[in-house]
Amino acid sequence: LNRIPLVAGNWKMNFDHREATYFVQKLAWLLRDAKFDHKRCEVALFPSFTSIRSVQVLVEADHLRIRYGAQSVSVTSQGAFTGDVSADMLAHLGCSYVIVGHSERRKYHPEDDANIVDQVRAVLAAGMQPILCVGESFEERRQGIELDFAVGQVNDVTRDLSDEEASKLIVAYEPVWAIGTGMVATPQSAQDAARAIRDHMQAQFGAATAQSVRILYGGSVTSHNAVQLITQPDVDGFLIGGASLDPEELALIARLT
Ligand code: G2H
Repeated sequence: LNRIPLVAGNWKMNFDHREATYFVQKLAWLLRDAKFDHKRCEVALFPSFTSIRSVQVLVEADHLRIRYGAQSVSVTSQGAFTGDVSADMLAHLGCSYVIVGHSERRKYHPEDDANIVDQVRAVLAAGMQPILCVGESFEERRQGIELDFAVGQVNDVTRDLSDEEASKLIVAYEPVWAIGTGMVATPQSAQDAARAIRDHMQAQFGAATAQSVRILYGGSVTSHNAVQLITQPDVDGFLIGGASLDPEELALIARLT
């Protein structure tokens, strides 16, 4: 397998730029101290827009191998869109990734399927990689349709993508009932969802693309459950919320991944 695991810390609306700077210094120190091998596993941080520049300055000054990205992006490239941030603006800050379609964005903002496809396109056009978030709510799981639901959300995006675009996609399977609740999916159900998503990619784009696309698990990941999840063959890393706010915990998860 040539999929390098990705440990992504989604800070959500936490940390101003001073706190972000302190965090990155501490995380870099912890990883260096542990002789962390960045070739074996990627670590990426997702600060608020207002903290990205501070992270960039530190990463460049200290030649850190920590990557970073944004939590969302505008679908338009420039103009009269008050409050929006374009993909090019993020790319010029050195962002590698952008989270797209997180359930909190789908819930609190008008981010429907069409908007999410356009965000994915905007991220790809700017030379970054989208991390597309999908996952069922408790109701769909109760009905036993969780795999169809998650794959359907992936398909809503991938049906409009070319092979080349699809090969740059990262998918995060985040069951909504597991987000910030402490209720983590079982390793088997994380694997089942990741496998179903990979099977869908294979059916649409072929084996080479399906085998190269990274599929993350997200939802109440901690250092206590990371090992069992990452040993699943189709789980290629994590999108981590709460636990990513503690540099020691994030460094530990990265070492365990
Ligand atoms: C899911 C996850 C990060 P948490 O939103 O994307 O958050 O780890 O707090 O459940």
